[in-house]
Amino acid sequence: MCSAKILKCRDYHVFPHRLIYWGFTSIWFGRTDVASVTPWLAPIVWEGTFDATVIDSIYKQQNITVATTVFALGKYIRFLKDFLESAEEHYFVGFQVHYYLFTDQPEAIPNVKLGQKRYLTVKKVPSLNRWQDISMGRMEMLEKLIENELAKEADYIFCLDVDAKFYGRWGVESLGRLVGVIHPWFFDLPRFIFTYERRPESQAYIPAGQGDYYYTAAAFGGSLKDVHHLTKTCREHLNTDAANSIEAIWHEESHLNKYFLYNKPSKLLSPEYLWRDISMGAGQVKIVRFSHVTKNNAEVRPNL
Ligand code: UD2
Repeated sequence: MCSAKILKCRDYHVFPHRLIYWGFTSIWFGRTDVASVTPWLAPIVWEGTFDATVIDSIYKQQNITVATTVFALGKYIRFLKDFLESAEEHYFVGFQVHYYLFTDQPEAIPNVKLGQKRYLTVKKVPSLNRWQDISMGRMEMLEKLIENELAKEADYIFCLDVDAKFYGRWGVESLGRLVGVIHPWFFDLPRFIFTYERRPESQAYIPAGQGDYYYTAAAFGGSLKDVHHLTKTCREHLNTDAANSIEAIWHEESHLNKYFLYNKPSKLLSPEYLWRDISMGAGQVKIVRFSHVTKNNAEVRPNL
């Protein structure tokens, strides 16, 4: 008989640096308090499910570039400094990152010192009168960016909200063909509570009883090919909805959830990869890596 307690002690003596937190949370045991694999056998990344040193050394040999898109229009430009500075501290540190910043105010971009092999390209775009249109419009701009510019420039892409900050490592453990992030509000709630679009008239419709997880649109990514297909499909569905005078309940996030239902992500990131500063801690979340800052929506958005 091999008791877990004995294994824990043995592990602790031989590899104390690999023992993460109390109990059985080590890379030898994985996590026992959360699911770390989906029903379709995609990994769900939580602290304690990977060894940063091992996974870094694998990707170091591949000379990868991670394109990272961020939109800062109107008053959201104020979030950019913290976003970039914290990314330089925690996001794919030691790897090539190319930020693509979409903004209506290139002159207001803060001067943030980027590390070696880290680049920033600015795309000037017009602002819009509705925050919902800014948020939804990202899908089309991402689709075109990948199509027109990224083919030879990057291997992976992540698309991130700007009103957020990095607090801990976000590294190559997050890479995959198609990557979704579990929304921090819904990770421990039953499916019937998920705020999917429920009107059959919308292209984002998900019938009751269907759906796997509720994903955030504040962070998603993957290979260029897969994210291109995602953004193109969501853009087409958004256009169809607009032509039919319907707007999904949570805008492009509703369409993203529909997409992920029929195109399962090959990797999921736990809410460690998108928390909310305003939320209380949760026992399962041992580290907050990226988190939405608290903002006054009425003050920063162009409309209510
Ligand atoms: C949720 C989603 C967000 C998006 C939105 C759509 C989460 C955590 N976030 O956030 O990704 O799906 O719902 O309903 O689930 N932006 C500007 N200027 C503006 C308004 C928006 O640049 O005036 C950009 C900016 O990059 C921002 C993003 O659009 O991060 C999303 O807008 P939001 O953060 O205000 O949306 P929110 O908090 O409702």
